Amino acid sequence: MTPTGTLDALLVEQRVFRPAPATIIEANVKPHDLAEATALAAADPLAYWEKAALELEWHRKWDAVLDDSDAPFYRWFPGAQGNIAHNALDRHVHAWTKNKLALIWEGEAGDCRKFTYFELYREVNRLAGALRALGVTRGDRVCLYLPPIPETVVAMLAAAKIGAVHVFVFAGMSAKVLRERINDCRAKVLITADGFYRGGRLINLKTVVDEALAGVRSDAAETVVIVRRSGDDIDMQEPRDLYYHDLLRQESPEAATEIMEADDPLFWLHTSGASGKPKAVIHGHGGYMVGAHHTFRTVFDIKPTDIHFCTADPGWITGHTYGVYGPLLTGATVILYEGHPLYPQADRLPSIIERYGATIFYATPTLIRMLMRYGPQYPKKRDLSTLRLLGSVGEPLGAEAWMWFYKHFGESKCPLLDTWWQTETGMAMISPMPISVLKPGSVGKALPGIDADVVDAAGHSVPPGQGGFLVIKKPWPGMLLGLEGDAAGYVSTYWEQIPGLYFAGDVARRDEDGYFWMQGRADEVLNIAGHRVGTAEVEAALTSHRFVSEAAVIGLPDKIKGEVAKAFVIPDPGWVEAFADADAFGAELRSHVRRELGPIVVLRAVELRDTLPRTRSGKILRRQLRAEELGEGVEGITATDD
Ligand code: 6R9
Repeated sequence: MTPTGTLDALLVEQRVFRPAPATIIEANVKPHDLAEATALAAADPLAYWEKAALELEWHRKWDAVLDDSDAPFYRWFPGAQGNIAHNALDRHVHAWTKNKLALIWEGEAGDCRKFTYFELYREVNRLAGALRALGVTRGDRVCLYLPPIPETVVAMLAAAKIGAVHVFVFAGMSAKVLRERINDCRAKVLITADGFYRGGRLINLKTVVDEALAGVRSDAAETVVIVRRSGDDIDMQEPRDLYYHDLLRQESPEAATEIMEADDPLFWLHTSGASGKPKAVIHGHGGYMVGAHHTFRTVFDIKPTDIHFCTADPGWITGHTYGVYGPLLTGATVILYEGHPLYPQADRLPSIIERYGATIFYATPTLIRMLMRYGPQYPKKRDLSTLRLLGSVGEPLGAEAWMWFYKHFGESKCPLLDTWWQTETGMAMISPMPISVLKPGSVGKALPGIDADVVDAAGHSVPPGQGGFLVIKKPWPGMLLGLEGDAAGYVSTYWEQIPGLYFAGDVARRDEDGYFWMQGRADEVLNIAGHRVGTAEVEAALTSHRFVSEAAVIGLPDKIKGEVAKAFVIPDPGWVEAFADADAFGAELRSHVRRELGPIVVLRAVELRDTLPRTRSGKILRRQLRAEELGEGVEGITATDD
């Protein structure tokens, strides 16, 4: 892990974009608010977060904002009581938001269902009552193996409401993964669906569930609640399997909300596992709620009239925080789409934006690059003029994709917020705000109250322009409570790599203006002749070539240089006419990278591919590419085919 030398500021991006005067006038956080918030957060971070907590309703106030007596097991808002479902749901029923749309859902076939806050409240209460009747109580785990459908949001909130812990498993995960997770969490109940639609196909979920449950421990998933979505004929095993709709029919639309301690667990969520075995991260009712609410209000600048379209699956942390909790905590309207983003055509997402008048569009680099490959004619076909903000999360976006998204979705007038955060951080940490000056490819500055830095292996800040490890120096409310069943792993993974600082596992550099530039994961960084080069920098250099649409770079052992880079490239179809053959194209890419980054970055080989292996949440599995290359097996990798 020790850097032996660092290649400074490889690609220097010069473009900047300033906010329009109207954006500044209308922003929730105006420049003077930001200056004030930054000053307060720097002088007294706990006072800053206390102010944020006061924006929510609590059953009992905290005795202290933070208890750090057992660091790094920080406890936010000790003594406070409440429930995130009270703030996300119950309180709207007594406010003007009662009859406002909470959720707009679109199925892949074009079917649409809408729920006001009141309707969502009634549905959640019914499921909460049903879960209680099934014997689920405070602290019990409820496993969710659900596609993006309204009942998924209902299930998360119903679990929260009764104090149960939701443990989401993506509907794309295999029976084996589902079984392991059900066993690990000893889920009392599993909530799933018969099937769902993706890419024009009916995915039969229940068969996967049956396979998973065949080998599950006897005290787990004794009851399975099945949402009828596809209407398909499924094998119902009595008395274990129950239909969601049958269960809910008998239940009252009112249910009491359990009063939770601030650090009682709300959910466990496994990390994406892009680099390493997935870990079960725990988030609680108090601090997480404050983080999700505060960042959604300030970063996403949410207004009563906003319609927020978050493309992330609810089963990913982005779906949890900015697809469900953040929007509902702020009384916003959120769009959830069931299907494949390109189905039946590449204008599907633009058509959703147009149809419902979405004002915020939060996507991932994978998706943006995929749309880019299909070309600007697709967003052009649709009226995207309702959009006022764009967002990206999950991987380095890179300047080229940034520019494309900014231009073709935002008509060069919507601020593009590239938000850096993690399952573990629970909330956005480094991100521009709508009033920020934007630099394509940068994730902007640390948000107020977040003390982020780039350091060397000894924990010393490195000078601007130099690469190093991204760390967070002070606790923040959305932070994980720990790793389930692995207190030692929590300490060693996050707090001991660089003693006393939160180690994010990413490499980054900061420029003279304090803007962060993410370079990839620390354990994937290349070490070429003693120089550390982030995978993201080489990938950005490759994607800046007009005939490259996506790229993944890995390091391979080399006797002389220590490591050399190999690139896997998804080419733009035009390359065939422009080059004699793949060798000629590869040679051009190798010299392109040399031109962009200097002679140190040697690309040994370039392999053209149609797809790259990815996690379900869209992250490139460089680890898998490397293992394939070296002929090794990889543990815990779950790639998907879309
Ligand atoms: C929210 C989420 C976390 C890892 C993180 C980093 C990468 C996330 C990013 C980004 C560059 C961004 N990452 N956002 N890299 N720019 N805007 O993605 O959580 O699935 O836990 O992944 O994703 O490497 O460490 P998670």
